[in-house]
Amino acid sequence: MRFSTDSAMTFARTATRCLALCAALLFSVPLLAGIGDSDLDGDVDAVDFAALESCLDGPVATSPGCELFDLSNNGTVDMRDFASFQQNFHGDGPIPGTLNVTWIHGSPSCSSDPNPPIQVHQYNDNTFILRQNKCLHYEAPFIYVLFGDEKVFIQDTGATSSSSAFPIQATIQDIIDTYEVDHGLAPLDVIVTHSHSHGDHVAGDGQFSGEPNTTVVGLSSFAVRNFFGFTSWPDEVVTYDLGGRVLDVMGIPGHQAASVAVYDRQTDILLTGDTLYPGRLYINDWDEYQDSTQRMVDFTIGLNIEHVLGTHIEMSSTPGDDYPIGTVYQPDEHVLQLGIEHLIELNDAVQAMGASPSFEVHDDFIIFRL
Ligand SMILES: [Ca+2]
Ligand SMILES: [Ca+2]
Ligand SMILES: [Zn+2]
Repeated sequence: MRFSTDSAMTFARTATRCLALCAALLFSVPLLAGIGDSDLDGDVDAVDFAALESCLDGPVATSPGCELFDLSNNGTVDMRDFASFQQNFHGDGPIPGTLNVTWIHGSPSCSSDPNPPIQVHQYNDNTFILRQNKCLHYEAPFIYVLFGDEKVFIQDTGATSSSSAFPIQATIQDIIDTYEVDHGLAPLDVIVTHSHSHGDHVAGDGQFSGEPNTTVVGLSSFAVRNFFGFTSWPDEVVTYDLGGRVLDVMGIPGHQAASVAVYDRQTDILLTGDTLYPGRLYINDWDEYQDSTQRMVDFTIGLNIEHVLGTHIEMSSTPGDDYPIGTVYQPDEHVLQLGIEHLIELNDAVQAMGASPSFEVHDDFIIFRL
């Protein structure tokens, strides 16, 4: 093609426009990068979160292309940056969090286990998930810590009472101290609750008793009802406000008399304790359990459920395969998170059994009624 005067003019015009555009981009990028709008569409939403999550690699150096999420400008994309991102998040749906984590899962030789007694995973700015080391106790329960503006809600205290072997209070207090400083908050009320009252979820309670600003909810079903203000247990759903973060709490007896489910409206996470998790679901009171799974399903109708999170992992990543009871090493375990489809699958199975419950293996959980 001949290079005409016309095309030269067009080129010049395009170049001028490009210069203006590029200048605009150059000046706007630092501003946009400051709020985590990765696709430059003017909002900070789930799309930007997905991009951020793939960049979350602190404390190593920021990967190429991830620089715009290094909001703190320290060369790494970490949970501090996530906290700033969360402040700017205005997408539809729940405040996101990451479950991109490898849980500590015991050791083939616990005498030389290199892992800490407690793993702390930060799901998002104000949500933490802790796991006890299997080498301390094979139950290796999960513990949840949810922050509001006034209260921090702790669900469960682990399977070991010794504060030297298993410093659960000190570990959570560190998280709280850091959170209060980072957010400029006065000391928060610390509320220690339980998914249910079995020993492997309450053993650390004593470490919290008598600590400042701390309430440890009692273990009986009566104490739990009283604390949350249930007047019609277990049919009622009550709310519990952490300060700008409302939880829905419902009684789900069956695995144990004081079992509760907790729905966090901010993250759309449903906590189900030992009533549903990727493992062996032990059922003490069959009628109550049937009612409880049905009420949970009814409760979730019309709600978004981001994750269903229980308090153990006992399945391997192979469908229908569980680790032996009491194992201290699960090298290839199932992920912690289940979805609403698992709750529905469980309820369907439980209702189908009618009055004659039985042992039934599903891909992601086992109905363990002998
Ligand atoms: Ca965006
Ligand atoms: Ca950073
Ligand atoms: Zn239990």
